[in-house]
Amino acid sequence: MSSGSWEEFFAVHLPPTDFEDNRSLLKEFCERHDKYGNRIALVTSGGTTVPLEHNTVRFVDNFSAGTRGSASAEYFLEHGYAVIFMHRQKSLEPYTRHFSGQKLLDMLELDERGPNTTITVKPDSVDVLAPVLARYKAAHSAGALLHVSFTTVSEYFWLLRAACECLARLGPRALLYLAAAVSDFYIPKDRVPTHKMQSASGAPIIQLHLVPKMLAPLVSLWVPNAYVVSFKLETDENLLIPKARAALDKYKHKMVVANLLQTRHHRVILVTPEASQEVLLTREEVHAGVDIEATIVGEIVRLHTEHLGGPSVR
Ligand code: 9Z3
Repeated sequence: MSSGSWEEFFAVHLPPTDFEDNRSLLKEFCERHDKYGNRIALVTSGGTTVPLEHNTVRFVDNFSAGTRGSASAEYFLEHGYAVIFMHRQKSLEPYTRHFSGQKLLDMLELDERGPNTTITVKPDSVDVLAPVLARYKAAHSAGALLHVSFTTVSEYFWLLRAACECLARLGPRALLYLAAAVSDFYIPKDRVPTHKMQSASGAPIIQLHLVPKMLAPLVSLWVPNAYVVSFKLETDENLLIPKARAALDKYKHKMVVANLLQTRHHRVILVTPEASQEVLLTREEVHAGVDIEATIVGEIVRLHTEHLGGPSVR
């Protein structure tokens, strides 16, 4: 099934209910940082859903937890960028990602003796919590981090286009880091049933359609001067570099970060029109909890700085 055009996609799929609120937040954030000549990184993170019903009980989803995006957002902030963190609702977020699950509660001590209940951070956890808390507070007090969230693939595209429209004013100081795992397939609105599918009607046959390639209008129309980095995920090593190169040839953006599902947290290849560079963590680094995103973001910031022809922001 061939994909329709991106214009048709936006004509058929209505904006999400909180769209205008998010658009105002994006506009204010971009205007404020543009005024100070700051750089902004738009980091997309997490997977998109494809609802099977309008009143959605069931949906198609993917594996992404937002590990890459949430870690990367922190490193862009460390390099002095303002960050729009556009993420799947309930996926990992910068700073809180370090304490997901029971980790935070395990760091606390409860004392219910006497009239006042007190909660304290265990002494050996202070060393872990304090630096993360300090970086979180610094990012927020500088107004350098904006969160906006999506769930469905259509919400993702509406937000992505709105963010691009606001970022366009920054020209080459805008950097797009498109790490979200966006569905290639969807069900057009007019083919989605309103109510929960009933098993009594028999096993449903669901036909997915191709999502239009939004990278095309994004690079050529929405943010023509931005530094655009996309991601390519494969499960077959043989396809990885050829497909990353094909994307660069087709869309003419700056970089594709190529990764395999199985090894994505310790190996990526940074593919540019001129070169490709492998980033590999050693077993020891993985055990020590080193983030591969520190190196990925560091290298992208270096190239972005070179592209801008100026000194690094930090
Ligand atoms: C990626 O390749 C990201 O690195 C991951 C990160 C999603 C693998 P996690 O969230 O995983 O840390 O668990 N993102 C882009 C994947 C993608 O959907 N790319 C498309 C493609 O490969 C469109 S550019 O065709």
